Amino acid sequence: TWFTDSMAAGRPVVVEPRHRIPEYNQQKEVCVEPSSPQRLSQYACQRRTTTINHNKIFTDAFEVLIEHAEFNENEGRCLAFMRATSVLKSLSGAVRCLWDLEGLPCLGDQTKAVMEDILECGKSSKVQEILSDDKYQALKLFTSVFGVGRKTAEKWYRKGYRTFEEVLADSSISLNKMQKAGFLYYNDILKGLNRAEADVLSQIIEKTVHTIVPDAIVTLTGGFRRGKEYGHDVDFILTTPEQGKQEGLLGCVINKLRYQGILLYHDHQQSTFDFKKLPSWKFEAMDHYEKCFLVLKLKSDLVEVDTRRDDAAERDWRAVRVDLVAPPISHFAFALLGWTGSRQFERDLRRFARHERKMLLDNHALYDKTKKVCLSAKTEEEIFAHLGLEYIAPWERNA
Ligand code: DCT
Ligand code: MG
Repeated sequence: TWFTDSMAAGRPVVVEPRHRIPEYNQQKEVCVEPSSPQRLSQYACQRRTTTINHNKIFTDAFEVLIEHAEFNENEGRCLAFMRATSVLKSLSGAVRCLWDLEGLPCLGDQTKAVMEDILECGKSSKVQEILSDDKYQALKLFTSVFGVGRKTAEKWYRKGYRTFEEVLADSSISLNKMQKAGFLYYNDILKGLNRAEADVLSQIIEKTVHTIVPDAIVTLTGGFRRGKEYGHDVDFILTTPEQGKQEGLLGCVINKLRYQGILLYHDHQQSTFDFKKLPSWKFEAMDHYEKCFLVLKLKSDLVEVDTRRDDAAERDWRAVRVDLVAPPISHFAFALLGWTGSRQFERDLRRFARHERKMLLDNHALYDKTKKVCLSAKTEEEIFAHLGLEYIAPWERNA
């Protein structure tokens, strides 16, 4: 193989975290430089990752491998490729040869083999194979519908279906409310939204919330808070300066949106929040705050919205996905940190807390297992400080 033990044991080549290169924006073409004595951490929460990805050719390939491993419930393989992807996203330059990877964490033989393939042939044969796989294509298509998860997609695949037409023609399949909305607004939702559209939605949500509770705090979170230009949805955290006053707020917001004629779909989940419960370090578990998943009409007179449709029907709006979550103000910082993402950043924050600090972190709290106390925090900075981590700004969390 290309990677010998002597290479692995040799001088650790260190890739400079991109925040240390002031002009990294202008340096898209530079090869990674082994010039900093600081080793890159295996934890995404100790790396600074902006939205600029110099290694898209590799990370795009890995995303396919991650999805394929997810479909096959291969958790270990999935995690390995997610960690490798995240490390590559944090680099200040493009990887030009396998030597550039020396000393980097989370890059095992499998990931390196894929990268070698790409460096040599411009693409990975393994990825090409997956992309043309019948099952992968069907699951990818079915899970692209809002409300359709891996299990449902697998069920439809096993019934022999490969297209939406085939699924929708089967009268024995009963779609739930979310899936019905998913099919109804499929093309709109698939398109996602850009920054300008997210800003217009922010104004709509803010205005609506403030007619109910004038001093409510509306915070844009998720990918747009991390500075992304596009997102599959827009995420907001709503809370009130007065503890407990956020209760019932989401119900009122939903009613107001309906009254405005822009509510297309809503799934309102009541709070199952229990102060006495310890934080769970498992990231995949949803948090217990009151929340709602919405599909809203974004009107084209408010922003330049692409309302074109395949059937060419005239419309002056487009359907967009919006998530609202309403934690009590006492837990706002934890909710904000959790909902800002990225998912890999959150996973590694929790892993770091557990393995390096003997603490449990989730979207509600931080628990110190040694001292047996929950550590309170009003800001994200305080949570990083509790964890003994350098503060990483939201736009550096695109891990
Ligand atoms: N999140 C969470 N618990 C989960 C799932 C997600 O706390 N079980 C957090 C992590 C990211 C954040 O919520 C927003 O989720 P998404 O909207 O799915 O991610 P995004 O980063 O905003 O990506 P996109 O731009 O595609 O919306
Ligand atoms: Mg989002």
